Order: sequence, then C-alpha cells, then structure tokens
Amino acid sequence: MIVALAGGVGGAKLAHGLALSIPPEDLTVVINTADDFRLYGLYISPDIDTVMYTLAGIANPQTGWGVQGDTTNALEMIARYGRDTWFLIGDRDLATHVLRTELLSSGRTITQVTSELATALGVRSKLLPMCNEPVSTTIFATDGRVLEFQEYFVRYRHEPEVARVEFAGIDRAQATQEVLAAIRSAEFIVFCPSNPFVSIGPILNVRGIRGAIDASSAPKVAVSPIVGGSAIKGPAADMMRSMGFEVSPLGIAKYYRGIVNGIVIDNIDADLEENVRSLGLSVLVTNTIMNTVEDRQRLARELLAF
Ligand code: FO1
Ligand code: CA
Repeated sequence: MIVALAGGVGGAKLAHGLALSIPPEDLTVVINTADDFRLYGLYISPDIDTVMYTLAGIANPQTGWGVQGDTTNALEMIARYGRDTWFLIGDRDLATHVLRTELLSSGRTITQVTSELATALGVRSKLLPMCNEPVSTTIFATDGRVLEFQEYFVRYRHEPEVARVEFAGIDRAQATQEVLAAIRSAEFIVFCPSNPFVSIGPILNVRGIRGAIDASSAPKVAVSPIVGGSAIKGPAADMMRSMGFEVSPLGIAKYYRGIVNGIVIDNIDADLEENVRSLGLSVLVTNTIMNTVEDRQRLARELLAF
C-alpha cells in the first residue's frame, strides 16, 4: 500500500501518476479538507473534488480543478438573482456539491460520502478525507481581515498578505480508523507537491496522524512544491516569505525535516542538492513539473524507484 498526502491540483496530479504506475487499488490518498466551506447552502470540498475528478480522468485540463467541458448555466442564473458568483462552480461540478450535501445531511460521514462519490465515478484508489470533523482554514491578513481559505484564495486571488493561519476545529479533529489503517499498512508515504502550510499542514495536525506517520517504518518522501524560488501554483511562496521561511526547496526541506527521509527537488534547483543532503535527507533531483499525464507517470515511477 502506498499512502499519498495531498491537497488540490499538484497533489492530485502526482496521485494520478501513482495510480497509473501501480495497481490503483494499492494507492490511498489522504486529502486535506480544511479548505472545505459552504456556499449557497452547499457543502464544497475543493481538494477532495480535485483529486476525485483527476483520478476519474474528468478534471478540467486547463485549470486542474472542476470538470472538463463543464458549462456555467446554474451560476449565470444565480448571478441573475443578484448573487455574487466569485467561486466558479460548473453545472456538472454543482451536481457533486448537491449530492455531497444531501448525503452529509442524511448522517453519513465525509469519509463515507467521498467513498460513494469516488466509486461511482470509477475511481479505484481509496480517497480518504483527513478526518470526519469540520476543520476550517482561517487566514488572518496583515491588514486585519479574517478570511475563509477560499475567500482568501479565490475571491481575493491570494493577494492579501498572510500574517497567520489558523485551522479552526483542528482540536476536535481525530484521525479516522481508515486513515490510521492506511498509514499503518503503508510501504511508502508520499508528501505530494501541495502547499506545506495550508494543504499538508492541516493533515499533519489532525490528532493521531503525525504519530502514525512517525511510528511507520516506511520510507517517507516529500516532493517540493517550490521550484526555482516560486510556487508551481498558488500562494505557497508568498506564505513562506511572510511567515519567515526561506522560499526554496531548502526551506521546504527544513519544514519537513524530522518527518520525511527524502525529498524530491527540481532540476532547476540542482545547486541546492548538497545543502538539502546536509540536513540528513536523501535527495532526488529530477523534472518535477507535471504538464502532461506522461509527466505525472514519469515522476511517480522515479519516486517509486527512489
Ligand atoms: N480556484 C480558483 O482559482 N477559482 C475558482 O473559481 C475556483 C472554483 C472551484 C470550484 C470547485 C472546486 O472544486 C475548486 C475550485 N477552485 C477554484 C480551485 C480551488 O479551490 C483551489 O485551487 C484550491 O483550494 C487551492 O488548493
Ligand atoms: Ca486546496
């Protein structure tokens, strides 16, 4: 069993590469749910959906999130009612939010709901939300604003400078039996190239998960989401800077030191290899940019060999 910890787009791409390189049933993806939120009364779980659509082969290839070929009729109608439509929900994507919300209100856990939806879409790997309790990433901006993660990220295009991040509800969150069993049986644990603070961070902060990872004797490898001094996607670089971290794969290595045994950095950052190695980590230097499905699979295969 391989366990991959993942956030949204970057995590989904590598998880897809892994699912194509091993029997897909042998992959479990533990997914961040701290960016989940409610909109128009619907429960939206962006990182679960991004991983689910990607592994189902129906993700929008331009954005990495949302459904390929989706239309926006429902959202246009919502706009006609005078409502703000800053979060682009496609018509097909909307169906997922409607059913998830219905299944959750019938008393099922997010773990059960995710399993039902993913199975229906033909996903054979196991997709596990990091926990069943609600956790909500709250961004405290340096200008005093307090924002939900999607508001910060999408509505305000991750422009506000981040002073502090809080995972509201994390104290009540507990690792599920499914997540603990997956980590215990893992032969390899991959930290996908997702934002270490707001995607992997919440997962590691769920009670029981960090302990289970530490107790595992499986090799643990992180793929750096920072390539050549900037984030492949999203605000990881700005966040690292404003929180006093070095914006480089070395900064990522320092963040994950003590948790992982190895790190994968991009060819562009090859000059940092020795510095990272001197932290006591094994290093794989390769092309980490995943533009095509072949890239995902190649990186996954190199990771498995490493
Ligand atoms: N990201 C955007 O930048 N703009 C959007 O309008 C947007 C809509 C959206 C709808 C459904 C979904 O599952 C994801 C969506 N995302 C959107 C992606 C997303 O929420 C972020 O990329 C991640 O949360 C950051 O990791
Ligand atoms: Ca996310």
